[in-house]
Amino acid sequence: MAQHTSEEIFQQKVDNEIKIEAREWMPDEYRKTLIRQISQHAHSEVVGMLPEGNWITRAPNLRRKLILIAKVQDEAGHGLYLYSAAETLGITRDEMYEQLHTGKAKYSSIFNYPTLTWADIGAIGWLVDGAAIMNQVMLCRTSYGPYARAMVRICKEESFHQRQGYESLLALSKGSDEQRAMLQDAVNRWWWPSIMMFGPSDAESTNSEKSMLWKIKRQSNDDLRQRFVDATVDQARILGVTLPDPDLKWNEERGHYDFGVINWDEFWNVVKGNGPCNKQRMNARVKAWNEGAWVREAAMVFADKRRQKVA
Ligand code: BYC
Repeated sequence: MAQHTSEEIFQQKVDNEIKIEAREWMPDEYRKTLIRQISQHAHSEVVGMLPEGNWITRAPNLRRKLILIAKVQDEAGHGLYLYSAAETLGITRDEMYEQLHTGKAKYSSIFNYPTLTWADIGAIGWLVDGAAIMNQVMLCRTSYGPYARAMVRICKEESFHQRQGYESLLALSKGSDEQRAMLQDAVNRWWWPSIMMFGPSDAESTNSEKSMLWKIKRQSNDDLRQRFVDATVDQARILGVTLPDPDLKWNEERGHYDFGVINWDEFWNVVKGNGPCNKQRMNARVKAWNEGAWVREAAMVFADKRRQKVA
């Protein structure tokens, strides 16, 4: 009988849609790729709370404030599910935070843009959560069990986030001229960064090949980007806004919308730490971490005391 290597057995499981679980053998590179992606995803959720949290005290009414608080709390929860999923791969939460705070780990480029008006909060829900869902639905079927299960819960909440954003923009679209202008201005500023969220083009994506082979990712960056554009154009029409791309046109032959050239210099500049708010975001995270030191210490002392009592 032919002997199979661990690597072959692993790949067969992946090919047969059997989830890989925490204690099973996996190639080192698979483990590293997952730690990278899941921890970056967790960091994105947590840093993503900052631009939105910025508007909690300024939400225009009680209903909007309650929705926004719930949404920001959801993002914290998503971060926690994802940090837990990454921990099953042998990295500690402290190590992940360290990587974020020292700039070794990335987080989504999108959260380095400022939220200047209330319409930006709706635009984040509609476009940013919309793009996130497009990417994350495939992750519910990712090959690593703990990540896939975390993603199922996250996606349910993200759908609510997208809808509340759209509903809030719909209200603005039926409002005064000033409100409609604020809506258009937000869409003008968030459209291209949302398109960039899907990552570099397939030709430039360094991790995609392996991630697709291992079914960590199931659709390419460009395919997901195209699906997002196709789905969003009609929604923009209903809102009465113009998407800021003169090259956006239906292509009958392809059965998709064509769109303009992405400014990749801007994307890489933001990824490398030079976007409009990178420094502000990192300072806020490091400050929160430092100021929370006494809470962590107190929790550890309490846990130790309880452990001693039980013993
Ligand atoms: N921003 O080889 P590629 C959310 C990096 S949060 C920054 O294609 P991969 C939400 C990439 O890391 C949404 N960096 O990479 C929260 C790689 O560099 P490294 C976050 C980016 O991993 C609050 C390099 O570029 N979602 O939902 O195969 C409120 C080459 O790229 C970005 C996730 O994290 C970017 N946009 O594919 C509202 C989903 N794009 O790491 C919403 C999980 C690429 O080799 N992540 N880079 O140094 C993924 O699905 C994949 O990691 C990506 C990139 C599609 C993002």
